[in-house]
Parts: sequence; C-alpha cells; structure tokens
Amino acid sequence: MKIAIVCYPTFGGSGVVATELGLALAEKGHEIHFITYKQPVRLELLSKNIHFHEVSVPVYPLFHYQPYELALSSKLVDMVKLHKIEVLHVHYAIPHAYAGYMAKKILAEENIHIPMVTTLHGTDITLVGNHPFYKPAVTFSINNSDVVTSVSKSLKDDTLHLFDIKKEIHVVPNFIDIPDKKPFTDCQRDMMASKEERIITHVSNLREVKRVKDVVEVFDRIQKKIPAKLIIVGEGPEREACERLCSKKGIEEKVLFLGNSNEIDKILCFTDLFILPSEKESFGLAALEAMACGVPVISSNAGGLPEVNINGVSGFLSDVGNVDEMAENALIILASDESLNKFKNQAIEAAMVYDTKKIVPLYEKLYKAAIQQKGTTN
Ligand code: GMT
Repeated sequence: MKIAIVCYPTFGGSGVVATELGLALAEKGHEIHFITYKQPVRLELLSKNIHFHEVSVPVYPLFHYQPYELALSSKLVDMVKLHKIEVLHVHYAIPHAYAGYMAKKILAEENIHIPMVTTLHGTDITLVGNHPFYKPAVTFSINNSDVVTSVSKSLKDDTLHLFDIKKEIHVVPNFIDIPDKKPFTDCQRDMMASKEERIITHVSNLREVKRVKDVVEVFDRIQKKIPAKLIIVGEGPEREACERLCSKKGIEEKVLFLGNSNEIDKILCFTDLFILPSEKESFGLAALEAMACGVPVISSNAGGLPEVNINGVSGFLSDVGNVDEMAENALIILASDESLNKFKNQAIEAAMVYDTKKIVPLYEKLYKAAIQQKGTTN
C-alpha cells in the first residue's frame, strides 16, 4: 500500500509512534510518505520505501498566525496526486484530522477518493481537544474520518464520554520492538553512578501534566533509604521548578537533568527503575519503552497506564499524587538484586503484549478495509 503519515515531528509520544509505525510498515514493503513540517526526530535515515515531504508555511506579515492547516491540506492534495497515495493516516486530531478532511474534500472534487484514518493519542482529546475553542472542529473531524483509532481503551472511553462521537473507535495500542532490546548488556553504567547506587529515570516533555515534581518527591524519599541517582530526560516548562525543588531538598548532586535525548535506549539500559506519576496519560509510551528494556515502572494509575503497567508485575500503580506509596513501592522493587531482577524480567514479559509484530498488522487490516470502502465518508 502507499500510505501518507501526518504527525508532529518533535519529541513526544504521538510523533514517535507515527514514525515507528511508518518504519515498520516500510520494512514490510509498504511505500510510506511522511508529511509534516520537519523531519521526525526518530526518522534519522531515509531508507528504502520511506519518503519525507516537508510542509513549508511562508511567513506573511499580515497573518498574526501563519495558516499551517491550509499549507498541510494543500501539500496532502499535491502528494496524494503525485504519489498515488491510497490511504492517509493522521496522528493527533488537532489540526491533522481537520487538515486531512479538507484535503479529502478538495481531492473528491477531482474524483479522487482517499480514505483517512485518524489516530487519537491523548491530549488531543483530554487536554486540548476538549477545550470549547476546539471541541466542535475536533468532533467534526473525528466523525468525518473513515476510520478512527485510539491508543488505549481508556482513551476510547474518554473520547466517547467527552465528545458526541458517531463513529466506531478501534483500540490499536502503541507498540514496541522487543527483539532489538538487549536489557542486560554492559552499558556504561559506571559513568552515571557507583556500583551500590540504584539509577532511577524519568523521561517526558516536563509539562505540568507529567507531575515531574512528584518524581523528585518520590526520589527524595528513596534516596533517604538507599543510595540512588535520578536522571531526568526531556525539556519543558517544569524543569526550572524541579531544579529549584532539588536544591531546596539538598539533593541536586544526586539529580541529573539531561535535556532532550535521541538515545533513550542507552539511558534505559543502565536504569533500575522508571517513574511516571502523570496526572493524565492516555497510554504511557515512555513506560512501555522502559519495560521493553527490562526496567520496572512506578506510575500513577491515570488513564491508560493500568493497561500498560501491570500492578505488582511490571511495577506498581498508585493514585495520582500519592508520592509516599510510590516511594514505598519503589523500595520494594529496589530492596534486593533478587527482587529487582524479578521485576525486570516481569517488565519485559508484560511489554511483549505490545510487540510491533502483533500491533502493526492491526493497522494494516484497518487500512485495507478503508481502501476497500474507498473513503466514502462524506
Ligand atoms: O505525553 C505527551 O504529552 C505527549 C503526547 C503526544 O501527543 O505526543 O503523548 C500522548 O500520546 C502518546 C502516544 O500515543 C501516549 O503514550 C501518551 O500517554 C499521550 N499523553 C497523554 O495522554 C498526556
């Protein structure tokens, strides 16, 4: 199949999922066209079957806001015609589903009927999409997609609860390539900590919804009981407040802020425990990435996290904000090498449910069905 993928190319779960999906589909022989404003971060090498088309928005002083959606719709129209694309897969409803719908309508005028698959990722529904400013347009573009998917059952329930949705929503969870992971190899852990120290990691865009200060609170409680280091990966608005909190607690020497990284695997391979205490999380791809590398997870029980992090198996779940319980559970995992190894193995086992090989065919099936219907929605 010839598939166009629209996504956010920057750091963030939805862009990572879209990129990994494109790469996996290309590997299976499909022709993949990424259409976005910048080369996606994880799309380092343009390989066989992978194409990238940049959407440029010329700056015009009359516009206070440059019309990205318009440029994206136009680019989609041109690329569909030029490359005879058969299906359009948009990741994150805002504004991609809206721009995709416009492209569909423009193409229909020329008797080209292209089906659009929209994947809902989380904040496009729970935080941003639900805002009254966007809600009518988001509802419209979901209802006018040919196929709608959500990355967890929890997100499907939220979408049906928050919006007036007339379409069926298929749950297609996020996925991870397990065979590539070598969790127990030597991976330069000595650079980060001494032998007796446990390494605890958090990866996110450090936005308020991630509750990064809770990560510091949990770590503070852990380091009072056992020798430990904390690595915080990512950039975002909460970084400064967290740095200040570390200084206030006198633990700044034990906490390393690494900024954005393309080498999450290298960090995870020497990590003993991953913390994700988010307020909302439709799936928690970062937790799955950790588990696939054999890292147990302490997380909140928000949104789709209980579908990924299995309580008492791959780690533990607690109510949002319950940092005392999170620290107690972390200490259970880190208590001994025996306990840690048990949780490490269980984490990999639990991640296997989301193996790329199991999930990608679900998308292929939906594409085929959509193409057969020839994008008949409106
Ligand atoms: O977590 C973020 O803020 C980034 C966001 C995104 O759009 O990139 O992540 C969302 O999509 C990921 C991939 O499907 C999910 O794993 C995250 O749970 C989801 N984030 C939220 O729901 C807050």
